Amino acid sequence: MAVARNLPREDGAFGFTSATAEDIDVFRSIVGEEGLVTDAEDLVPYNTDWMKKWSGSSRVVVLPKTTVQVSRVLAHCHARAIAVVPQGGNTGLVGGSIPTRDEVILSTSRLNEIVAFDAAGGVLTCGAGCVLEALDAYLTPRGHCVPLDLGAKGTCQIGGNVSTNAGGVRVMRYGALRASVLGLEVVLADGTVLDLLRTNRKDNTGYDLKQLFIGAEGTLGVVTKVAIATPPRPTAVSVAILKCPNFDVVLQLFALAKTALGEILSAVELMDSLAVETAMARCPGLKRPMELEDGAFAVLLETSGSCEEHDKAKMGALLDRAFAAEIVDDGVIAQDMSQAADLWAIREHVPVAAATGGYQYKYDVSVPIPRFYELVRAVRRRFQELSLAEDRAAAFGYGHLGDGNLHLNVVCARKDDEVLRALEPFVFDWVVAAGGSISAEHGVGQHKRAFLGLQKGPEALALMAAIKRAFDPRGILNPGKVLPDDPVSQ
Ligand code: FAD
Ligand code: 2HG
Ligand code: ZN
Repeated sequence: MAVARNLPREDGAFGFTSATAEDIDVFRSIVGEEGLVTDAEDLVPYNTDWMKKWSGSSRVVVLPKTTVQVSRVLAHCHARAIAVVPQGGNTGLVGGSIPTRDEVILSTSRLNEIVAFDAAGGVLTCGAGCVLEALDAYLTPRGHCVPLDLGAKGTCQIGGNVSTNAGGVRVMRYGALRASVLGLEVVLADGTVLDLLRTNRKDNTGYDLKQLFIGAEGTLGVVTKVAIATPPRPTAVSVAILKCPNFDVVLQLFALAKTALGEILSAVELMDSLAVETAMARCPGLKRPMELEDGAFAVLLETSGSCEEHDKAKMGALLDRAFAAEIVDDGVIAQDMSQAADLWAIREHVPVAAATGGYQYKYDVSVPIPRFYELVRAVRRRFQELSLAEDRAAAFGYGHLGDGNLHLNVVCARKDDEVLRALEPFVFDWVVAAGGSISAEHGVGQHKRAFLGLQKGPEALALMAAIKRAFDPRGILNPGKVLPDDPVSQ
């Protein structure tokens, strides 16, 4: 077998080795035939992202079942300078889980064991490949819940959630996932197993190394086990969708909801009328809660507490005040959990609708809450100035109002380079000038690496590169993702 030479070439780029038949034999000896995918047709879903925007040409997926197997696979790849893309549920929206070329895909799907649940402390320890919804189902009869909820819960995995520091609809209540991770087990690029799998809530023993892997998008190590703090499952939940005639009153409703609902407020989600109409038109089975004229907004409010009577009274009082103040002119309060699920389904289906038919451009940005919707208007104005008609590029906004996290989606009939040129770098420049972040929760992946310099200064980027070199000196882990200067040549 050839000796690995991942040394800089004359042009300064690094060279990775493509996995050969002999390498695949080594992987087979580690994970068994059942832990390998090499058939061209079976490789397609691993090589393609959820939106079908990015595609790779990996010829092998390795699915280890244990940490030791992950370690042996990585040690081999490190020795041979074979690049590796860690992949969880492959629901990421920035191309982070997709090879840029023919990297080996290391899927965590078979690392799906629940290791322990400490009921007194509420600490769940599990394999990185556990599906988020399955973890929540495990916790439900135990009176707890995962502190994270997102539309992709049926497919995304906790290791992927940790690696993207996922947000979702309950960040207002529990914070981004980072806030709930107590410990991690991680395998480094050279196969070293790093045991950071503590379950204590408090641990001030120097640098908090696990935090570096949270949100690293697979560039620093492969997360194999996770310990998370799980809160008690709320026993009283109420959900309402309210119609606000314009964005100024949306802000008034948000302020009122925070004061009137106080500690029981658990989610505040916003959808503009085009977002709702797109979901209604493209996702059969959704139940329309009310008519929403052009320019109006739907605000989804959720409370989670432990006393139904008390929580319902608070929600009722909020609605009385909002209607009286003419902040809200229509609305629905769910009468039971099935109606609550129907209301949530509308919100969760907006990204699904955007991905149904045609092509989409997505931006996941943090903005100051008073300016939450301005970017959508700025993009529409820009399209008008550039004579891009709405039936060619339709822009709508929705997202996690409670966290200042706007999702701007632009849907087109097909991939459209002129639309892309209108959007980038315009959107990123706008967000940075507004004091926001070009990635609120989805990460950087392939999509935003070229724009990272807008957000982070050269000192910060140099430190990130130094951290990358310290953890992964040969650069084999997820090349071409996150870091603007990461070498990707082969
Ligand atoms: P993948 O997509 O497989 O991977 C994501 C990144 O993490 C990649 O860079 C990959 O290399 C790396 N990675 C995966 N597993 C590991 C591991 N074990 N070790 C090291 N690196 C790893 N995101 C939100 O934050 N909030 C939302 O509300 C939200 N809603 C969504 C709704 C829909 C319909 C969809 C399709 C996506 C949504 N997402 C959302 C995006 C996505 O679900 C999250 O980013 C999720 O956390 C990714 O998990 P995954 O297991 O699918 O990871
Ligand atoms: C959501 O909040 C997700 O629904 C997806 O983060 C957002 O697809 C998007 O733009
Ligand atoms: Zn989101």
